[in-house]
Amino acid sequence: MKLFALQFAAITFSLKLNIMEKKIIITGVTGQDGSHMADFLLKNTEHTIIAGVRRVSVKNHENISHLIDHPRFKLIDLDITDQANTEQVIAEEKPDYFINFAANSFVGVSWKQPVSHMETNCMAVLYQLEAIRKYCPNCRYYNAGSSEEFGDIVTVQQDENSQARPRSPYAASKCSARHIVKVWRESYDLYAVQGWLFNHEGTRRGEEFVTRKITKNIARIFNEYRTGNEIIPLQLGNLDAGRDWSDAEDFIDAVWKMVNQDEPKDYVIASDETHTIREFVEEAFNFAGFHRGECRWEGEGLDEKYYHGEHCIVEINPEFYRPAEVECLRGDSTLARKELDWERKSTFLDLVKKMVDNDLKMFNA
Ligand code: F7E
Repeated sequence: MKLFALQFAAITFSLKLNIMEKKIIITGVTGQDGSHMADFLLKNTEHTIIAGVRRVSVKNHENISHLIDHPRFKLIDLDITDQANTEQVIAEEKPDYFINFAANSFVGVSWKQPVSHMETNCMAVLYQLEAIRKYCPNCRYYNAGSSEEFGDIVTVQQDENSQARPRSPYAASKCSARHIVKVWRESYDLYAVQGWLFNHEGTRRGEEFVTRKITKNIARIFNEYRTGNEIIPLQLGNLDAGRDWSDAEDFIDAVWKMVNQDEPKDYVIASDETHTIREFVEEAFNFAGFHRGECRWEGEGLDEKYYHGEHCIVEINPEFYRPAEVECLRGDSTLARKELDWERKSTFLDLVKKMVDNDLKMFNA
């Protein structure tokens, strides 16, 4: 009788584990958001992460090197622009969740490579949803949307009801993907959602994005001062665009909550504040010890420069201007805060300081 009770308890326990342990495919896991998502899930759940990565000749595993030997982290080959490969992976793994962070996410480059932006950011979503519909219709799906979709804004703040007014091939690809998610959700009763994540940055951000470009170059300039070498100014484009910036780590649990609601729904995730590139530059230099009182802007337009004493530390390079600009973004995350019970932890200044401190430390290590 005792043995029977023990066996029964063991079966119940393993059944429970089966129920609790899920398979989650994450794409874009070598990037900022995917790697933070993997960290978050390995820390807070019992689920297994299947990390889909594209085969490249030089591995870019910097953001996931600490996860490679984790027993619940498995790397697989997945090229999201290859429909056959996507279908085969989804049919084989039959995931419980599919979190799509992979993207061609360089807005400025998207004018030069519009087709690859469309294939990666839009067609890939279609391949994924079609495969999910066929092989695992209960899978919960998330696609990374973007505040760039609001583009040519008409309201001070942008929420879930704001119009799609894209200004770049990148934004057009994200708008198309948004419609695909909605149509597949409504037509096939899939749990498929997308989040409009406003700009989110951090120490895993690539240097192609303005925030990391600024903080990495500040570390270089700091070092040039320290070693008495020639100061090479940081080159930037439009300083007066406004962005709604947050710490990327603050957005991860919002995404997880989004795929775990009773009903699928899309949400805006944002700080609800706007800061210009110019403000980011000033605050970042200030944290690095180039205090605002010792710095000044001189000149106008393409001739504008930022000086620390007699040294020019920032200059404008027209190469970094875009053919069409999103001038100002400010999210309204009221719905996410109310329905997902989500709250960001870091302020704009916390984020700038964290990035500057990290890059000063890395450069001078
Ligand atoms: O540009 C201006 C530039 O490239 C921000 C991506 O994650 O967020 C990101 O898109 C602003 C723009 O990000 C330089 O003109 C000035 O106004 O850092 P960014 P983004 O275009 O806002 C959204 C939410 C996404 O979804 C995207 O994937 O900064 N800017 N000077 C510059 N930008 C860059 N990259 N480099 C410059 O030198």
